[in-house]
Amino acid sequence: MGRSFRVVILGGGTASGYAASEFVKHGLNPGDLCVISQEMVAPYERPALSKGYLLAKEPARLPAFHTCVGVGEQSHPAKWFQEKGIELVLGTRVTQANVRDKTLLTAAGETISYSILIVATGARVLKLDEFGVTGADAKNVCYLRDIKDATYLVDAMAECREKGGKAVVIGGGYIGMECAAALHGNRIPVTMVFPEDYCMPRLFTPEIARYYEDYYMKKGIQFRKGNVLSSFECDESDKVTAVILKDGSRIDADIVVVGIGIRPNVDLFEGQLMLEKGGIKVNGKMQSVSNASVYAVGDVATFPMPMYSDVRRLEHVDHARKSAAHAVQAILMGNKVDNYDYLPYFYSRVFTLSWQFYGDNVGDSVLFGDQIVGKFGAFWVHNGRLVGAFLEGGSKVEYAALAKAARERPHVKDISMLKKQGLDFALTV
Ligand code: FAD
Ligand code: NAD
Ligand code: ISD
Repeated sequence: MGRSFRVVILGGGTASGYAASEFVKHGLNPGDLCVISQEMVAPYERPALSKGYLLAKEPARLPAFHTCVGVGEQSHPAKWFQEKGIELVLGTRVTQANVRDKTLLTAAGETISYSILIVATGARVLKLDEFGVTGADAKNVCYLRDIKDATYLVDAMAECREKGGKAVVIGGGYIGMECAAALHGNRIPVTMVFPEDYCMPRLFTPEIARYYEDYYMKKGIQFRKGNVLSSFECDESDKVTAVILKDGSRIDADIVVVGIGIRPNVDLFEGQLMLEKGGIKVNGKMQSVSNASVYAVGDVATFPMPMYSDVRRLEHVDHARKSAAHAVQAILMGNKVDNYDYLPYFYSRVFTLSWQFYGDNVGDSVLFGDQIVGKFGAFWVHNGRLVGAFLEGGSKVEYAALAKAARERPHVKDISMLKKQGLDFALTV
């Protein structure tokens, strides 16, 4: 017989760290809670991996960015879990889950039982071999999801920089944009390759994207847009030396960083829990709709969004933190807790730039402000209401106004007036 716990959190990432912290805030009996993670370190703020961790000067290192520093609280290293009576099982992959028996089987062969399970398994990166790209397992092809990847990337960047090498970044999403900035900051020339016409297509409009692309190009970063990789050229030591694109062109590469999206880690629960949109379908308490003993939080949860009369899965840290806290409150207080009513919040920081987005990017977009001075934004208007708001270079007060506007969704009578009013519109909501 293995160990048994009242609550087990499966996964040791950002949501897991915030769930553990929420339990502690409400009072926890020693031995009630277990956190199982395949990572070797206590939960940490994953966003730091593509930002502070990759800096050329004074890079961030653990234990400085364990959860919950992202919301201005203390960093909780493994010792904190021990002090709070939480069993932190690190370096341990769960290979099977049985939600009927309420057991988890670890790769070490231990069966761990729970009364309540919180699934916080996050996601895995999509790999180029899944698209049939040959040579994609070469040593200098780097991905970025966890601290092991980040450490590998830091070493690969150092090797590349020492020999005066060049980088190719595959993917024009969050990882691509943030890693390209980090590579540049490490004095490595960068070419970005992605299939779309402009960067960050999941969120940006062409006008927003143009500002960031121009900024990157002024730094010397090159773009090969509307293009995909077909193969790698490798040397005898299994290292990529060049990237060959579908149009036949060739780009020298001494390091390749790939960010082509993720897939939520739901495999353990396939056939056992109801899945939707790639995630575990939960109700407003973050509780599985098909098994009341299971909760899901963070990247792996598909949850109701009352604001949009929709169910969605989000891959951002603010939701990971808030959904984790919400699940714990629901576990402890049941129906006294309102349903999760989340306002999407995304952000990024690259070079000296910094943007935030709140709400939903559907409908017509309206650009406002001044891209020349670097203070600009966009609103999205859908069915006559402002539903989404983006701002580069804003202040705390301005970002709070954006959030309020995206939450309240005021009516917009005249889109051309909205463009003229710009930020003032949000500031008066
Ligand atoms: P994760 O943090 O990925 O944690 C999942 C955990 O589960 C991991 O520890 C994993 O090893 C473990 N696990 C999975 N399967 C098993 C198993 N079978 N057995 C044991 N353990 C298992 N979002 C933003 O909003 N802003 C940002 O700036 C930002 N930057 C990011 C930078 C990077 C490099 C990455 C990768 C993501 C970034 N994100 C950002 C997204 C954000 O970090 C995620 O949305 C968030 O981490 C999701 O939290 P999670 O706990 O659901 O998953
Ligand atoms: P993403 O979904 O943001 O971007 C994926 C990009 O990959 C697409 O925009 C496209 O340009 C490209 N692409 C897709 N298929 C391709 C193919 N076959 N060949 C070449 N390019 C292809 O995903 P990501 O950038 O990999 O980020 C991974 C995860 O990390 C996401 O969940 C993201 O939200 C998260 N993340 C978030 C932040 C942030 O919020 N600031 C920062 C880093 C990472
Ligand atoms: O971008 C971020 C973010 O949201 C975090 O929580 O970096 C981390 C930490 O702030 C890094 O210390």
